[in-house]
Amino acid sequence: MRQAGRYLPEYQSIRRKVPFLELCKTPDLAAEVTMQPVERLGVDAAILFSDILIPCEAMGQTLEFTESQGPRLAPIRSSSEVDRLIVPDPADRCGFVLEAIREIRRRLVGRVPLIGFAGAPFTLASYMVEGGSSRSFTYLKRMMFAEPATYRKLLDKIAETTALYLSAQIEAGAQAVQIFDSWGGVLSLPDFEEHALPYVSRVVDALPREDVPVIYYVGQAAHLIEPMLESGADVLGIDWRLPLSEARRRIGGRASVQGNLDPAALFGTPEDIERKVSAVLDEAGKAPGHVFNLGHGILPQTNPEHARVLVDAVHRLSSGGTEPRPA
Ligand code: 1CP
Repeated sequence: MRQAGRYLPEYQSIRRKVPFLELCKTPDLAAEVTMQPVERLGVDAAILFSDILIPCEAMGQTLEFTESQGPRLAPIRSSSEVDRLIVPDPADRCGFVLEAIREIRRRLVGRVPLIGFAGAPFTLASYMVEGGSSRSFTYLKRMMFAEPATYRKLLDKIAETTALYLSAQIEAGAQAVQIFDSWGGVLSLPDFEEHALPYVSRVVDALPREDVPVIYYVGQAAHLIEPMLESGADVLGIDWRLPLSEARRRIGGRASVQGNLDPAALFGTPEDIERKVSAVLDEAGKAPGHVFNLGHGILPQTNPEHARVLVDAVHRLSSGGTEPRPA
């Protein structure tokens, strides 16, 4: 998750020359940045360099990334504003993402698989309605509870867009896809079941999935494991708050798990990191079906050497795991 992020000097040196959105829209550069953590860290998969908000612009919403406040979007809050959004043809409006995928696959030459991704409809709606990052999600929840028909119309459009967008990524060469519901955990269990889950399920159901695992990540999801399972995803991504042993017990073999080291653990010493990697692996147990990952995006202040310590520790300590790859 956001592994290419701002913590790598080689990423920063490209970003000094190219604004973020332009980087996303230039397939050669997006491919180069995607490859950086693969080359430097020896991770077992590459994650497409892009952003979950790219389809918002394709749907007709104004989008910019500011240095100080992160993403800014012209908020969608009324029924007529929802009506003006389109369900874009991905080849037409997001062709640069598909070209980046094809270019990354050429550069990877089968070394590791490529993961494509999209935002889950609820999380995408939070940015579209709030107009950027939010803490309270007031406008979104107001739409959900005061204007449910407008909310449903918006979520329908986002789900349809996301299904087409992820299908196009798979067709272009993505070998797994991850759906990010970063803010799904702010909903109660019944609200999640009514206002978030059906739209995710619709996306999962629409994907051409032969041999393409679907990973569904929800932040702060301790109360949501059971409905997450109903999404039909093959892998559930969870953050560090819920022990993997408990997640595995509740999942009961019906899906794999991905996670879940606290990204802040990388601020510790190499010995601390190894200890914590070992603890996550113990929690996950020996049964197959655990994808080691951080429980959320890597933090920009992370020392790249510590990320490397993490990858090496996972390779060394995981049972039946792969041998460490040379740098
Ligand atoms: O200044 C910069 O260089 C931009 C920083 C940055 C980066 C590197 C943003 C802005 N997005 C990304 C890339 C990104 N984002 C990837 C590509 C893979 C990679 O870099 O390794 C991915 C998968 C994302 C996903 C993403 N974007 C999520 C969901 C994942 C999660 O962490 O739960 C979300 C919520 C976003 C929105 C977003 N994009 C960028 C920012 C600053 C934000 C807002 C985050 C927030 O609201 O807190």
